[in-house]
Amino acid sequence: MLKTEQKPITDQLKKAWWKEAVVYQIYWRSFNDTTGNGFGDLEGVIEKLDYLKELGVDVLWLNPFYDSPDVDNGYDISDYYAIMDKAGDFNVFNRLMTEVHARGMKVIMDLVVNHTSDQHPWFQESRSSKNNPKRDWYIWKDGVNGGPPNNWRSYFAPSAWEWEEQTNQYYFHSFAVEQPDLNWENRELREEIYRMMRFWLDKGIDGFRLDVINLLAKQAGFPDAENPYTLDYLGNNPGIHDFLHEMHEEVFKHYDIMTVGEIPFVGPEDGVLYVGEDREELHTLFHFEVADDMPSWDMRRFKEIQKRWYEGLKGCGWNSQFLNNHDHTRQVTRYGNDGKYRVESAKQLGMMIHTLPGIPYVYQGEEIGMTGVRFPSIEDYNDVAMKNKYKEEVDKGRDPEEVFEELLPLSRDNSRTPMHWTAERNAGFTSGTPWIKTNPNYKDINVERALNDSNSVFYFYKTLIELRKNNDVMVYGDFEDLSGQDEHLYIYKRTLHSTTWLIALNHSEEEKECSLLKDYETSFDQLILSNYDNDENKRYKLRPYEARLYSI
Ligand code: TEU
Repeated sequence: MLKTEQKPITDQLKKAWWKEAVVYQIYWRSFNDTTGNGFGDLEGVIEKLDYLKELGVDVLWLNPFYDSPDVDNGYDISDYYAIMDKAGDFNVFNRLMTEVHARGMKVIMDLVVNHTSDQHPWFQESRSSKNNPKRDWYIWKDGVNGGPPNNWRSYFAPSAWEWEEQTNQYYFHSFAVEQPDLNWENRELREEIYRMMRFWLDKGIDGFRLDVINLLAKQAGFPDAENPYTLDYLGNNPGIHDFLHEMHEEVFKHYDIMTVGEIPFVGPEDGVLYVGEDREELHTLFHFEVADDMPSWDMRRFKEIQKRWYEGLKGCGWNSQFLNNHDHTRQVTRYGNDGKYRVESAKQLGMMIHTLPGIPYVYQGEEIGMTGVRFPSIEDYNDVAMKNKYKEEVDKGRDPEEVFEELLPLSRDNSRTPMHWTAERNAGFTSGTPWIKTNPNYKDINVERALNDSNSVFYFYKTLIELRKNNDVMVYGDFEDLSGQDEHLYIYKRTLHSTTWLIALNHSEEEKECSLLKDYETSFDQLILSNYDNDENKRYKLRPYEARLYSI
């Protein structure tokens, strides 16, 4: 690992546009419907580009819109070279690219190459017979003692193996049964994937978000897991770095793009192997020490995670910062306070994500403080992960109501409800019937309202993004946590050359004394941004969910 201690970070790391970017994630099917069929579409994204430009984000990450039977909302691809009817066609896609670029923004596409849909023609061929030339493009194994090859679970099913009558073998799937894993050991398959990646890059896209990219290499011999529930045996296996380096050589290095890998089950020691600047694999990563492993807010743990990742990547790799996405419950509900302090806590979490080291991501609706949801019945939900788990538990004989309650807080549908544009029917998302119910609070929380309120979460985000554009310290500055073990306060510095910024956050519903504000002789004159009005009496106190950014 490259490690140089004393030098400021800018001397060690080259500047790059993607390091300076703010990424906005568009879950297009829930963003804006222009046809009235209840699904958002690419045309709907074009319609809202001026809104996104106003917010100031630079890079748009679009969730998958390749052809797909939609068992897992596009993460089960049946044709990598086609666009799903629901999303649009190549004409709209080309226009989208032109319109995005005309506004000085960029697009990264979500790409799933760990698995395909079981409806993909490759899999249809592969499953047809043992000696089909594509048999080896997927992972087939004989059973053991009348059961599956090993005890592994999959993300969305009790077993990672599915029996196929026709050829008397099991195939392997890390996710749903309908998402068979590709066999990356097969050279021909890898070349076909690289060709497909070039196809999209040659259309002018600006990079990829690579779905569960550290799962490509499988454990040799598929041994039983000690605890099948951990799932960590699915990722980071020997050979993974050869695949990613090859991908970089064959594809990435020939384009000026951004690559962000979805990398579960890693800490910084392994993380740096994916994003180390000397390693020629990926630019940056999503790790899941927060989103997967910290179910509710835990300040000490969060601080410890941030510190460890900062130290682990300092001078050698680039992190990403996010608290929610299409898989993880909206941050103001999960990690903030979506009641009395919704606005304050939405702003506070925003300030934190935009001032910690790494690329900040905004998930659609986060910029207006959208919340999680609670629908009355399992029938109102669509998430394959939730529904499969519900069935598994109820089939064991458990009380359905209890299982439902248990699954509600982290259901992926919490983040997938339609975007709130207006207070009109269906939140202005569709003139038809939305594919998933709208969150009933759209009359209070919507874009129209936010744009008419200079104190809204929207304008706070806009300011954060603007500050990042104009101040390198937010991107390249060194990071130092000053708040130690405090359970509620998070106080840290970012320093670049002679500029030092101090960020002071109170993550609690109580006012807290903050002596560090005295030690650093902060004054309201140096205050760049805050989510409360100034009050001389509160100079050294932080009010509930208060967030302040000083230049000192
Ligand atoms: O997610 C991987 C996944 O299973 C996440 O739900 C998990 O919480 C974490 O991110 C990794 O441990 C990706 C996609 O984002 C998700 O929508 C897909 O369903 C999944 O891959 C399968 O393609």
